[in-house]
Amino acid sequence: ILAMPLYGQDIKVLYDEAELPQFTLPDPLIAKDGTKITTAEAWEKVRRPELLELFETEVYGKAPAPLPISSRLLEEREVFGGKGTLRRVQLFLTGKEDGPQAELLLYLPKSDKPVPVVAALNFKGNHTLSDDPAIPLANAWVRNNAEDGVKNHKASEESRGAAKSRWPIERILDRGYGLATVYYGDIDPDFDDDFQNGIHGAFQKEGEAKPAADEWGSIAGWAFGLSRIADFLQQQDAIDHDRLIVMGHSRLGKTSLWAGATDPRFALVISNNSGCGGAALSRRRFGESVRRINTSFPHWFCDNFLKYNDNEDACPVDQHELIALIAPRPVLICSAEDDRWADPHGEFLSGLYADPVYRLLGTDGLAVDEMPPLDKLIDSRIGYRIRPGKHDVTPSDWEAYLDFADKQLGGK
Ligand code: GTR
Repeated sequence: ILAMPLYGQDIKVLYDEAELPQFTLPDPLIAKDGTKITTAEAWEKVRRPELLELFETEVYGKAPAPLPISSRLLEEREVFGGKGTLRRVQLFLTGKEDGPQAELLLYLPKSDKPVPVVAALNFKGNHTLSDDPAIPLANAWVRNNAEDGVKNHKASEESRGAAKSRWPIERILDRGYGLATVYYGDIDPDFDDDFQNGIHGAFQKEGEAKPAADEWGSIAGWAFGLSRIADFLQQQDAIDHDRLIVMGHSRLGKTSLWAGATDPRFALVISNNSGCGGAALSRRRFGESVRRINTSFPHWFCDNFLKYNDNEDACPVDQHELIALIAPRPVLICSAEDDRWADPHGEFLSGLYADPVYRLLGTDGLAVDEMPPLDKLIDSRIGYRIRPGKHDVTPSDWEAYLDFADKQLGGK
C-alpha cells in the first residue's frame, strides 16, 4: 500500500494563468431551481442546505450520525513553568472503550475565565509537537519518513519534537488561547485500504464492503473527528464554548474547512495552504488538479468526486461555495507564495467569490478585491493572508491566526 503514490505524475500541471481554462463558476446565490437568493432566511432555509448536500454527496461524502463520545483523563500537569496546564485525554470516538479512540492533548493557559481554544489535527503524532518526553509515541500507523527515523509505519523516539516548529505552544498560551490537538492517524490512517480501519471501519454497515459513492472519504472522516473533539471541548468548563477555532494545514486545511462547513460550533475557521479540494477553486486547474488529487489520494474524497476528473465544470459546486457554507462565521484563508501547487490565487478567489454570501448575511465579507501584498493580514470577516516561503506552518502564521481571532472573536 502506497501512502504517497508517485503515479499521476504524467498528468500535465498548469502553472501559468494564461494557460488556464475558461470557466464560469456556479453562483452561490442561485438555487437549484433557478431562484435568486436575496434574503438571509432564504440562504439559511433553501440554499445553504442545498449546497451542504451537494458537497456531501459529490465531494467529501456523507458522514454517519455521531454517537455520544466518552473520555478518560490520563494525566494533568503544569507546563511552561506554570503558565499553563496540559491535560492528556483518551477520547472514545463512539463512546466505547473498545472502539476507535484518539489521544487528545489539551494545553490551556492559566486563566480565571474560560479561554478560546484552537482545535487542530496534527500530521506526525502528538509526540512530535514538542520535546516533552512524557508524551507517548503515536500508536497508530504513521507515514514513513527517513528524516524522522520512521520505518515500517511505527513512530520512534527519533521523531520526538520533529514538528515543533509548526506548533509554538507556549506562545499560543501566552496569547491567551488553548490548543487541543489529536494525531490525525488516530482517527483515520492516511492510506487507501478501502476504509477497513479507523473511524470508517467502526461505522461500516452490515454487508457493505466499503462506503458507497456518496459516503465519507478520509477528509470527511478527519472532519468527523474534529467534531468529536468539539463534543469534548464543549464539556469543559475551562473553555469558552463560543470561541472554538478550527485550524488545519494542507490536507488538514481541507479538513478544517469541511469541519467548519458542517459544524457550526466552530466559531472561526482557519485553513493553511489547503489547495485543491480546500480553498482553491477546482475549475482553475492551477497546480494540483482534481484528476491529480484523486489519482494520488483516492481515499480522501467520496467516489462521486472521481466524476470530475478533467471535468470540473460538471461539478455542481466549486470551492468558493465551501467558504460560503461557513458564513457568517469568520474564516481565514492562508497561502504561501512558493506553494504554487496549492494555487494561492485560487485560494484567494474562493474568498472573493464567497463575499456576496457574507454580505447578504450582514457582514463585511472580504475587504479587498485583489490579492494583498505579502505578509499583510486582511482581517475582514473573510480573512486572507499570503506570506513568503513554502508549504508549511510557521510561527508568523500563528501570529496571524491569533491576530485574526483577537479581531473577530475578541471581547465576546
Ligand atoms: C500533497 C497534496 C496536497 C496537500 C499536501 C499535504 O501531496 O497533493 O493536496 O494536501 O499533500 O497535505 O501535505
